[in-house]
Amino acid sequence: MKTIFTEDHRLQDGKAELIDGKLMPCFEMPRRAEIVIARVRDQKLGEVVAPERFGTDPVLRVHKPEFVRFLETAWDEWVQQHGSYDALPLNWIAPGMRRILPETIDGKLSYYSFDAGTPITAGTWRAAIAATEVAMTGMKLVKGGERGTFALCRPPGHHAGSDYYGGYCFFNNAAIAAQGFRDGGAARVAVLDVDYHHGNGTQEIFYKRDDVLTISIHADPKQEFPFFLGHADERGEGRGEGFHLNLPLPWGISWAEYGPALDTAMRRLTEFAPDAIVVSLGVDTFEKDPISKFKLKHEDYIRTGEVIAAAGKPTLFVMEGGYAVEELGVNAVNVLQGFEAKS
Ligand code: 6XA
Ligand code: ZN
Repeated sequence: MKTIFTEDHRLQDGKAELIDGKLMPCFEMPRRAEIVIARVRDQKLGEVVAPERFGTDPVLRVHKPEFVRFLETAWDEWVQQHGSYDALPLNWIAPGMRRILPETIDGKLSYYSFDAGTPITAGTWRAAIAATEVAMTGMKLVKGGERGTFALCRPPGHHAGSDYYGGYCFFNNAAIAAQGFRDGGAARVAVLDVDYHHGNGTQEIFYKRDDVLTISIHADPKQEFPFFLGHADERGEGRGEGFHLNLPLPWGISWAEYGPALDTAMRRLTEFAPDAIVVSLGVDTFEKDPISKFKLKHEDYIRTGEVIAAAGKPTLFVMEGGYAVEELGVNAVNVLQGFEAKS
């Protein structure tokens, strides 16, 4: 299996995030991708290739132009106002307030974000664009006949909606790739999100569409971030009704509960008969993940890959979360090796 990777991911290197009431060093750090690429090489998974340039065109297929423009200019505006340190928002809109775009950078950060865990840094724009190019290059390889490809994206993407960022995500790499498959001629695409957190951005982007089936298995939003989307009764809207599936699970579960949820997801996915699958591959479901509360083990990731392979579809894996950094390579590559073993 080929892996798409670029060192440009290092340009996103935030100092701190607000978590558990404290300003702490960012869990979403460059070392994450370094550990994964080292494992890919060590296991001889396959060729590692650099992304092609795509520019912002594929990004603009799923994100609103004013939001894309905001991310392009946010750092410079912030530095002008405050100086050269990471930008974080301070407050958000509440019911009864008015959603009018402020003129100043602090207001714009509040307008376009949904958490204080996602610093905008000097290199955010370039790293985030590079991650979309990694995903698009992977998409192109799968479209060209590869059975499975790994887009080692960083920063991750599945929390980013059409016009907002948060949850360590700026552009929705998986959604951009899914749209890329559609634009390249695929009639139906399925996005399967196995990250611990609900893929709220992906859900929002495709919620009213029946050409992209979105499925997310995640920690129940009654207990877990992002809290305000990801419930089981969200099934899509309009012609998208029935084309979104949420499978929330409670804190503390292990493979005994996760395996059946994955089977349910794959049954719906197979019935949809997609031309291609995009997997939002988060491994923060791991038992030792520092910010998560599922209990999956190393071997469960091999099983996950095997189950996904059984659908028999061209598949693009897009890296999302996972913060047990030293074990991230083993867990992510286990999924890919499980997939290859059954392909
Ligand atoms: C709170 C948790 C952010 C979750 C990021 C993630 N700051 N999403 O892994 O998949
Ligand atoms: Zn996650």
